[in-house]
Amino acid sequence: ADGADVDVLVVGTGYGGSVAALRLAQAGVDVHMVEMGMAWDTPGTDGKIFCNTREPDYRSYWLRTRTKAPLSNFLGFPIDRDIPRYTGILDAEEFGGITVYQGRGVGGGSLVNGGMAVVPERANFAAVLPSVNPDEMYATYYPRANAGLGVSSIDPEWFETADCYQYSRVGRKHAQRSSFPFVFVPDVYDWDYMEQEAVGTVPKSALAGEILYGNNHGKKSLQKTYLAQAKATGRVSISPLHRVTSVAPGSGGAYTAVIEQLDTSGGVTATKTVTAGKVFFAAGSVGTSKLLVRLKATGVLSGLNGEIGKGWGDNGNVMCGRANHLWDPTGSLQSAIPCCGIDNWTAGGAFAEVAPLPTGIETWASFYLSITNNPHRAQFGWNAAAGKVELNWRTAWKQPSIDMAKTIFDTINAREGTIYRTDLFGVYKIWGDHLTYHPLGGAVLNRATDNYGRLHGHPGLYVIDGALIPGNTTVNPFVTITALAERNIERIIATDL
Ligand code: FAE
Repeated sequence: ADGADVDVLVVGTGYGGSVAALRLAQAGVDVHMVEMGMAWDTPGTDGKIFCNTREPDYRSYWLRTRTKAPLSNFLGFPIDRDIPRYTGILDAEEFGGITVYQGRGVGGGSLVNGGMAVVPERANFAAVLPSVNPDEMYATYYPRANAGLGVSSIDPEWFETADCYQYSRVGRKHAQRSSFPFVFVPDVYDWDYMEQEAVGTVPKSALAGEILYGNNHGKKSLQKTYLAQAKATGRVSISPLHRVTSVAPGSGGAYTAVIEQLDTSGGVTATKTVTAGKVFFAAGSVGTSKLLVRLKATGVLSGLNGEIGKGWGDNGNVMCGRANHLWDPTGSLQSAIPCCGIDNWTAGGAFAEVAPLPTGIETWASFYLSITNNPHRAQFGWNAAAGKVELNWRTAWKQPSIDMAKTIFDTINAREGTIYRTDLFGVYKIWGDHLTYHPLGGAVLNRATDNYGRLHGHPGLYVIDGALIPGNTTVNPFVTITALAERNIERIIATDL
């Protein structure tokens, strides 16, 4: 409520925010979480909370009047459609050279992501978080994160026969015939539930193509894991449809946050002021960076250092499809939850997830999201004239990612006698090089903050989300974001409270 006074304010309810809230509450601290997206706990008129990837409706996008699907075309036809403007679940946020996809709602990215829960190879960890002790991460914090998130792996026997993973078995066959290491990837989806979906004893979710706009059944989003536990402590409250617009030093070392209440068309219905002893920025790489860059540039948080806004990367994301031969169908039924990847990181700088194309029809396409070792880093900056934060990423900076992905797919195409699909991202366009699902950085650990996320210059302010990670995790990022948050909050609870 307006004028409230709280111990700790957490801005955002994604991975970093959820870890902070749970552990602080368990330590006896009252926590208030502010989330600009919706609660996503109430079914629509169709009885479902989330809409289907194949039928995007008002629930699909954050304040857009037309969908902006990552795959814009299919067989030459544009697939985007008009929708009512609404505080939907997926934000396709456009910066100059890149569209950054993010989850909006209580649970953040866990509402919309594929649930792929991947721990980086230990040999690659020094490149991910150079100032963090890997012994502690691999012995304590990665296992703690995996337990908290409910990570598990597909039953390899079921994988061999499940119709819904024919696309993955085709992906494996092609990878192995070109001698690339093929790996299974753990996930937070409930695999027992998926097996029941396959035999028809429960309502379908992964097998109905639910993913990008939310998943109605089997996925263990943060709402079912960290946030459920946090709420059960009785010490955590959440305000959905509230957006933090300012955090300023107040009296007695406390902070004053300005918070706008939104309606479902994005309009501001109230502006509230809350006083907090400590504030955790957990608005995601983009959300946290945008707030801190503006607050520094406008003199509200003038003590922040020159590293604010720097070190942003796209985790080297690039997408492509391959056209298979007619005798190599990938299946009309495809589980929306990916379960495997091709690991050519060491030799070629690319880790490619074998991704679904859950269109409901046979496409003869293999589809991949590659994570690559792209060296480019962008910076967020304040455009005072326009009154907004901009990002200086350039589309051409994806070229190293394309080259690294080609180390896998040029080889497979040559071996199989196949070609790239050119109909998925436009007309005669092979590479999905206009987007990222994995924004990282902008308030990098041990640069913009100390080695535990304490912001320099303003005691009591912390960053605890993907903004801490310098642009790349070598694999899908959320387990690393969660594990780093577990590490940092443990130290902060021990020393700062
Ligand atoms: P995040 O989860 O983005 O949470 C930030 C929250 O803060 C959001 O709920 C925002 O609405 C909220 N917020 C922002 N600004 C404000 C403000 N001013 N006031 C109040 N609230 C605010 O941050 N990662 C994987 O590891 N495996 C996958 O399979 C995977 N698949 C993905 C698929 C898609 C389509 C997308 C978009 C992402 C995927 N990711 C995946 C990435 C993953 O979801 C992402 O790295 C994490 O969600 C980032 O976690 P954070 O805690 O940093």
